[in-house]
Amino acid sequence: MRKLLFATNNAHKLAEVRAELGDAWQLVTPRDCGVTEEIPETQPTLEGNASQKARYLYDRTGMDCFADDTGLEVEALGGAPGVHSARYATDGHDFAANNRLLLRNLAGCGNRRARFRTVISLILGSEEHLFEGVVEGHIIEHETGDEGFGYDPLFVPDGCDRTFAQMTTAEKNATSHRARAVRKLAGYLLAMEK
Ligand code: ITT
Repeated sequence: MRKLLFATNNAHKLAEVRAELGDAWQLVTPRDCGVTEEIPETQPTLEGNASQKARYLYDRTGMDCFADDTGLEVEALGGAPGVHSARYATDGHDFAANNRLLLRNLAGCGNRRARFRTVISLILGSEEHLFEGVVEGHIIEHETGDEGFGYDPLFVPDGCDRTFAQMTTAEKNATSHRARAVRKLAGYLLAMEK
């Protein structure tokens, strides 16, 4: 089975991507390859950060690898938190504080349209390829549901009446930004193997 390094330290992302890719590729993590330090993501765009993370791991290991950078883009906030989604409220990945700040910033706002956008950077044989996945939806007034991570308890995708945090991984993957980008990645990898 072909090995692919997924340049993430986020266990939720790993579970979602594993569920979507199935058994066709053996996904390994930075830790599996002895890389334990924080992977830098200092670029001003999702594309830049995805590239930076994938490139960093490729340079460290020489393995075929990919990284995902994702942001929540809220229309009434001019696209914020966007590339700053992980560190919206604090310096760290404090999901509860991020959600509280988002609700505060949208208080009294009639327009609650938002979208998740994922950019995947794949480095295959030293060449880079980018894949994007987007899901449109809206932000509700109170956190609802215990599944998923990050902003999932506040986000209802269009065509659904539940938040991502009220869905199983398979249900989230049916519409999510990340699963859409991963399906493009898988299509590309399959085509390359023919
Ligand atoms: P890696 O860089 O190690 O992959 P990360 O958690 O830092 O993990 P991102 O920079 O891509 O990942 O994500 C930024 C933040 O966006 C993340 O901390 C969450 O708060 C949020 N986020 C990303 N994907 C999400 C999803 O599918 N559902 C809800 N929130 C998400």
